[in-house]
Amino acid sequence: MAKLPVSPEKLITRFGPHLNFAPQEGYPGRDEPDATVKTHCCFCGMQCGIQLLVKNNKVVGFEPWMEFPFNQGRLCPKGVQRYLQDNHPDRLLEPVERVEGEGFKPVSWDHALNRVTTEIKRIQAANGKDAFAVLSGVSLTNEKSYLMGKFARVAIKTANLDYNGRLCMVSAGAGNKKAFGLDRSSNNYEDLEHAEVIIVTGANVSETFPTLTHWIWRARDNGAKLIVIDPRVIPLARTADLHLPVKPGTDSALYGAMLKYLADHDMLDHDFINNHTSGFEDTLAAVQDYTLEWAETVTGIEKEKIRQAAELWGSAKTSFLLHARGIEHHSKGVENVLGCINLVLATGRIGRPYCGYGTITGQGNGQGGREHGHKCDQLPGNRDITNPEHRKYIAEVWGIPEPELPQKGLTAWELIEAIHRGEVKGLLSICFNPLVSLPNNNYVREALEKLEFYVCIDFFLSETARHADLVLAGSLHEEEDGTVTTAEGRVVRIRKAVSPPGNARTDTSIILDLAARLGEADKFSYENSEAIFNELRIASKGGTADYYGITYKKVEDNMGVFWPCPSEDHPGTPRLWEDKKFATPDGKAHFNPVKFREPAEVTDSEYPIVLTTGRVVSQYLSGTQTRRIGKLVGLMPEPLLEIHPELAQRYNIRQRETVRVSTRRGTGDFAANIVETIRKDTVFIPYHWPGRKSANQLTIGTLDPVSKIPEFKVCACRLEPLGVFTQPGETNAFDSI
Ligand SMILES: Nc1nc2c(c(=O)[nH]1)N[C@H]1C(S)=C(S)[C@@H](COP(=O)(O)OP(=O)(O)OC[C@H]3O[C@@H](n4cnc5c(=O)[nH]c(N)nc54)[C@H](O)[C@@H]3O)O[C@H]1N2
Ligand SMILES: Nc1nc2c(c(=O)[nH]1)N[C@H]1C(S)=C(S)[C@@H](COP(=O)(O)OP(=O)(O)OC[C@H]3O[C@@H](n4cnc5c(=O)[nH]c(N)nc54)[C@H](O)[C@@H]3O)O[C@H]1N2
Ligand code: SF4
Ligand SMILES: [Mo]
Repeated sequence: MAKLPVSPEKLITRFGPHLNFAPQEGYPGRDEPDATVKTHCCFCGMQCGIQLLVKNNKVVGFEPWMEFPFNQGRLCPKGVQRYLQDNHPDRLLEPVERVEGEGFKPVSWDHALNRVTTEIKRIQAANGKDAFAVLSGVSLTNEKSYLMGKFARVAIKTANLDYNGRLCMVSAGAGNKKAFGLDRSSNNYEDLEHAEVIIVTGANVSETFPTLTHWIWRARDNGAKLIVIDPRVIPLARTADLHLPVKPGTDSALYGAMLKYLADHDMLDHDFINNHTSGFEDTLAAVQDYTLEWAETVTGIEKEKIRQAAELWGSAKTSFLLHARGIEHHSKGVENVLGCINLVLATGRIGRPYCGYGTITGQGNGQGGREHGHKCDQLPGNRDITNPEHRKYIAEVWGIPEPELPQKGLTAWELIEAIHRGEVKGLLSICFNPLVSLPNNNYVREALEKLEFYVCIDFFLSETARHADLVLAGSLHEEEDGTVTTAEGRVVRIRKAVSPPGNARTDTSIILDLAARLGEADKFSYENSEAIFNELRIASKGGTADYYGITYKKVEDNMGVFWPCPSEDHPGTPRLWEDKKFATPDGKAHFNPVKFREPAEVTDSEYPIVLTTGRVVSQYLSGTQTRRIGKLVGLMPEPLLEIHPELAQRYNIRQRETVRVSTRRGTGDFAANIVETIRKDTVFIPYHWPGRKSANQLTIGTLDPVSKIPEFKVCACRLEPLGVFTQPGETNAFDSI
């Protein structure tokens, strides 16, 4: 037999662990997969195209999907490793029930689902309909998001339904609606390529949206100027033309000062302001005192840098402004977003080629999931649950009398507070791990323990699921057909590659079965996911997020369709507002006055350091999925506290020494990573870990008054070195990030 160029073992690990490698004569190939399925990555809002390789009903590897226009085959470390979660030994294969003192025991589906419906009825009979709440998530497809909204309101009949996007994009959504009447990136990302100036603020693109970096590099290759605004010198900032190291919680002062500079130096687009906007005078009046000197004292950014940023922005002919959670996770998240939009409108650079603005959507279906009605105040098509016309339309689609449609319910954090008050006594959650991802998790844990009944649908036993009475074994992204909407606003097709393993079920079948047991089978019978999508199309018709003209076939034929798409002969809308008709009632884009105000908690002598939290490239959200993928764990096994050398010296903290971080909510111990790339008054902790390694032991539950997003990005802390070294002197790739 000819000598193999690579050992069989190596080939097996290279192409996935589950292929039967059969050595052959000559040059060895691998077993052909049974199928190659074009779908999308299950993680972030980029929704990169990927091809999954399937063998014997298991996902065993992947191949790039070169033709998909956004990522053109590129994937980040999470996308490359994602398939490894499929056959993970921790996968829940059947429903389990918690038996006090004994742990979780497997039960039959019939027992599990009957118990859920019995508990819902019991709790609601004793305490009213709204005493049973639902928490949903936007890693779910559009079909499932839509279904969860309808299920909560029509089958459970509760007003209390909200979703994990409440921790994510709601500040941007509220700001976008106020300014434009519609909540979507104004342009697709190909328009970045020819923008003259790009501002990226509060978005660690290289780590959180790695494949988007490509479009920013393309722009740079074409001569674009790049301005990065972030308390840390994030990877993207290293080759930026300007980096503004903003003090966390002070962005609105920066944007206000930039707006005043543009006005003082005649860098406004008067035609656009006069013809297509409203509210400019009041908005400018609000920042009359915002001099560069004042902004320097508030934001900690040298005034010359602010001037340069305003000059670059003001003198460009084309531009793109992108932001993410860095400016949105604040008790003034909506104001920060409006501050950015004011800069875009003042220069009239929207609704044209290479002139764009947008929040970068976080979760896989962060865009579509926030449009189709599993928010407490929303109905499908981004309709308003308090609007009588909207209520009437959706009640008709769902075949119920309008008065039976519940009113607006509580937001995610408010639900936790209501559980504490004893008003909410039962909970069903799907696709949400609040014990890790909500702020002040000691308070969240106490709430979960107060519930009379809690049922969770997940495919892993998440930290939150451990507090459930019942955990229903649900499905992964690749186990059901559906659609998601990418951060660009492109509706794409998620294709079923495999069936759920063991006795696990698809999320959809679990929800439909529960609805039937609650007596609503007639309103919840669909032949397949496409049938749910077709109902969603009708429910969204005429709403601002209009999907009516989008069909599965059209999505498949075109590798995606951009909404709004109001009729089947409509090609979709990659670039919004080219006709300058905004989606507001008066058709104009609205300026909104923004005054700077302090974060909820500022530093003082007791808690003198600013704490901010966020992400690293190798982990995803609460980590339930990525902490189970060995290679990703290897990149960063535990969260590190990023701290500047001068601040470390002040507290005598050494590299990799364990530091106790305390806030008014709790304490946590984290190994120090001393880096020059962070402000001297600020420390950063990534939040993907649970328990004693959770950043959310420390964060504050103060909400933005409009969007109700928690202030994850700023609170006050103190530091205490413990003299313990868990990883003595060790360095890794992240030391340079
Ligand atoms: N690797 C990875 N990628 C992800 C995710 C993940 O968990 N891991 N999650 C996805 C999701 S759901 C989301 S929402 C996105 C989030 O994507 P990002 O918003 O890019 O991620 P974060 O790390 O939360 O915050 C971004 C930056 O905000 C900065 N920042 C902190 N405070 C301030 C401030 O006051 N002002 C400004 N201007 N900046 C500030 C931080 O230093 C940080 O670099 O990522 C998505 N992609
Ligand atoms: N301190 C701090 N906290 C933060 C943030 C921060 O920057 N700082 N960021 C916030 C942001 S932006 C976000 S988006 C939230 C995210 O917070 P979460 O939404 O709680 O995080 P996930 O890890 O996505 O939790 C989803 C759970 O659903 C499961 N799941 C995933 N896909 C599916 C599916 O298709 N079906 C079913 N049945 N289950 C599924 C996963 O296994 C996981 O257990 O965290 C927020 N928390
Ligand atoms: S950039 Fe986002 S969607 Fe693309 S491969 Fe990475 S995690 Fe997946
Ligand atoms: Mo998010």
